[in-house]
Amino acid sequence: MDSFTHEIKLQALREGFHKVGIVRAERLDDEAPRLKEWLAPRHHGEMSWMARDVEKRLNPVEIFPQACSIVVVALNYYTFAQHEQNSTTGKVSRYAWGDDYHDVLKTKLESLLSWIRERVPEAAGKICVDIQPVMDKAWAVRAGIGWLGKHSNVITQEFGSWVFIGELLLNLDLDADADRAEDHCGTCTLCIDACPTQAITEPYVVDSNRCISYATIELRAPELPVSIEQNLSGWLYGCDICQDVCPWNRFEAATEELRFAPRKGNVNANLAEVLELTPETYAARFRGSAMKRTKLTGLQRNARALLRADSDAT
Ligand code: B12
Ligand code: SF4
Ligand code: SF4
Repeated sequence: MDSFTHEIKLQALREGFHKVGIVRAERLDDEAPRLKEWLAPRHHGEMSWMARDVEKRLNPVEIFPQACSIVVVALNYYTFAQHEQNSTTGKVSRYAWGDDYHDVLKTKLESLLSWIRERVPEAAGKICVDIQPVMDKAWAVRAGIGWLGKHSNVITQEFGSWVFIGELLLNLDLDADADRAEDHCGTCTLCIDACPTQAITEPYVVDSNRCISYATIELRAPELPVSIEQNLSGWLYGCDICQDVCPWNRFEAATEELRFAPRKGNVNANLAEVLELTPETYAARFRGSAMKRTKLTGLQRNARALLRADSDAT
């Protein structure tokens, strides 16, 4: 490995990233058929933006024409807090407990890019964190960060799947990591069996239309589909079931990133309080939080559904 490639990796770790790998900015030819097979039966549901920029999503040069190498990073977000199961609160998925990860990863990647540009002034880069049409998981697998679990999240050997993924597209010709991460799922099917809505239709494939995470975060409908409402399993925002049951998530290490510390009331949110929120109190409570994605109407819709599901059960 050339010494500057090595220095970039060390700096990424100094910025606080937990894993880093480097890949060539090539078109994702091997993954292209899979993406198209996923879109064809509308597994993306109403996330029309997933179907919009397919060629961009597959080819980093379409996003950043000078792209030559991609620095792929993973940031552990696990903290030791645990969910409670009770009828007055709704569970929030782990990824949304603290500050919005888009902001946290972006700040760190900006700092990494500045560090690179101080040493190589002609360096130019593009930061991608989730919202750009980039296949984060495919790049993480190619960069050797982790393998795609059968629940379709990337699993690292050290931190399980509790990691966020981001990329820095660079115009520099860096040494790429040679090896993709090996699949360690073996014969296990725990995530597939545990999903209450059978959203993992086959290993490695999630149908968003059946997924509690999609319905409670992304779906913009006045009410949740009945099949979701009846199987919410206490989730108000997102769902961690397929990750909670995964044996690779038994060895979790808590993150040192203080911005991921759970905000008050964000692990289990009080449903009565959610229903009392006004646009003003909602904006104040969730400023800078990833929980804002569903908007106030979506959050209150989910809270009503949970309360109905609970009264049906009693
Ligand atoms: C759309 C989306 C969703 C959708 C669809 C989920 C999905 N499975 O793709 C919904 C809303 C459901 C969702 C939910 C969640 N999401 Co999301 N989501 C995304 C987003 C924006 C795009 C993902 C994508 O491209 N999907 C399209 C499909 C085609 O991609 P894929 O699953 O990787 O497809 C591969 C497999 O199907 C595979 N494949 C198919 N068949 C076979 C067969 C074999 C044998 C093999 C080996 C492979 C294989 O090939 C495909 C191409 O590689 C990314 C951010 C980004 N820009 O990438 C975040 C992202 C995937 N989400 C993330 C998170 C945290 C979540 C949740 C955990 C949040 C929560 N707790 O509620 C859940 C997890 C639900 C789940 N089990 O997947 C993280 C995952 C981090 C990680 N460790 O992997 C990401 C990467 C955001 C980030 N930057 O960190 N998400
Ligand atoms: S996030 Fe929940 S609903 Fe979605 S696939 Fe995983 S277990 Fe199933
Ligand atoms: S629960 Fe089992 S099959 Fe699912 S991702 Fe984890 S190891 Fe793989």
